[in-house]
Amino acid sequence: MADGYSRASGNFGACLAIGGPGLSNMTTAVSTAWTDMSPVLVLSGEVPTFMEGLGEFQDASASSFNDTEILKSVTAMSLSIENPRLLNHHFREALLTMFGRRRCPVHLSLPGDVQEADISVAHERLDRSLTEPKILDSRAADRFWARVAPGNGFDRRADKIAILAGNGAEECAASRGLLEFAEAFHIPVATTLRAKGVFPEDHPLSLGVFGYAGTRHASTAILSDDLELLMVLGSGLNERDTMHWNSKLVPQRGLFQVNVSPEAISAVYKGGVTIVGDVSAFIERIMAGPSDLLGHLQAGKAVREEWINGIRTLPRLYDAQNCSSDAIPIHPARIIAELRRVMPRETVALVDSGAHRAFAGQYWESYEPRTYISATNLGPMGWAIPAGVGAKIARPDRPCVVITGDGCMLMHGLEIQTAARFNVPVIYVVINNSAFGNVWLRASKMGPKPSELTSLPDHDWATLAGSLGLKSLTVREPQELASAFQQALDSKTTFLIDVKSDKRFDTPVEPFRESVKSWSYHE
Ligand SMILES: Cc1ncc(C[n+]2csc(CCOP(=O)(O)OP(=O)(O)O)c2C)c(N)n1
Ligand SMILES: [Mg+2]
Repeated sequence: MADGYSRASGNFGACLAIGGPGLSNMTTAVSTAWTDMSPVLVLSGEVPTFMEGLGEFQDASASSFNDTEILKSVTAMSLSIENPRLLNHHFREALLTMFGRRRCPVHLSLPGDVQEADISVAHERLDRSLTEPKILDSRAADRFWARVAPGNGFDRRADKIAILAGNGAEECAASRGLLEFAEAFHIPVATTLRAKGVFPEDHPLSLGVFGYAGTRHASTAILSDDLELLMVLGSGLNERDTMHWNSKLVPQRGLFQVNVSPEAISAVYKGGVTIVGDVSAFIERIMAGPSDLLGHLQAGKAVREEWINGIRTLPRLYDAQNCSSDAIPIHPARIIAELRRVMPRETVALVDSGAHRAFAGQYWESYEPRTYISATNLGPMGWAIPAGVGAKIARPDRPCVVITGDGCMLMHGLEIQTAARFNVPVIYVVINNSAFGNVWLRASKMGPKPSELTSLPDHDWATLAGSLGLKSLTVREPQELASAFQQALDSKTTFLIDVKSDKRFDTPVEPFRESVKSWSYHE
């Protein structure tokens, strides 16, 4: 929930647990915040310092199994504060660490006597420049123009330029700058799945998502032999965001990577140009460049326009015909398409882990940053169910929908009770295919036993939700989808829709699969 809050708000999320079992239960959630660079403040309790190691119930202090140590590998700071006079100092340090160059979760353990101690501290606001320093390498603009302008070993200017925007563009609040830059020079923009929405997906310059579950427009443009320069803005270029490190991602003039964290700049792709810097500061610097250099970008507009128009004549989505499938049980593509039509433009969508992630990635469109929220690096099943509660609390002004699977429901489905108990109007859409669908698609090819082990009973999620205080519906036919979604939206209360689907529908990730097959460690 805290992570969902953090991602939807752009601020940090906070959560509390008892030390010991409460904290150890949090490890997967905190790992997810860590791998997706989400600032979360984790606070846990502990037995009083003078009782440590004596055998007190639930002692998890350093004298026992040391829960603080458990969180060390998934936080940038995990500390037990043994003296109340250090509380203020360590809280300040925790806040600054969370908003360091690499945003991350932090953990403070507070022993009972430290919690109860009297302290006197003058409240002092943190200066924003400490957490949003807008760092940029002073050589950034020169290095960029050296790749674009003629000279520097290039006999002509680069025209076919594209942008791949990642999480860093969202973190650095670069969305508006990105739009202005793209429009000013007619540069097409793809995003990673994690950053979906950082550039409006219905904009004429949008290529959509590149990589796993990405669009045909993005893969055609970015893997094109003609591409001269790819500006990677704030992406660490992980496996899924690169089509399994596809070698064609490197254009003629190499990759141009901008990232505020030098250690996040991909080491897989050698050569190219790397710039340490905040994405929005980088764009501002380029836009403020001298007119002769900006003239080179201006001059390439017509070439790019023709190039992009050509790409846009291709169908944008893979297997788009499935969005109007009348199949019963219902095709997941149809579910997502109908949901997108009913939900308002500004909806915040949270997407879980499974085959449904691929369907949502392909067929859902997002138009603003922080409106498509998914744990794309660690991908723990069931994560989106509580994350939706935090996201809705962060954005009460917006509809909030969680797209999840029946396997995910079996892992963290009971979190819907929290949403209902506090009347947080999240809409849960369970794409119920009676299987660990993603795994079943592969396992079923291995024989009957793997197929059976990855299949699930068809549970009645609507009845379970009803018993936990939600409103709910079951949908079995595609024609019923729109009115069910509209009912959920109009109810303004916590709502679950169990949509009966089928595990046999293949996911729209064929280009990714092909790319995985052709990859070699020796490339
Ligand atoms: C905690 C956890 N365990 C296992 C996995 C591996 N895994 C990824 S998707 C998936 C199945 C998801 O099933 P479901 O929620 O029903 O979604 P579907 O694929 O059917 O859409 C599994 C087992 C995981 N990502 N997280
Ligand atoms: Mg399933």
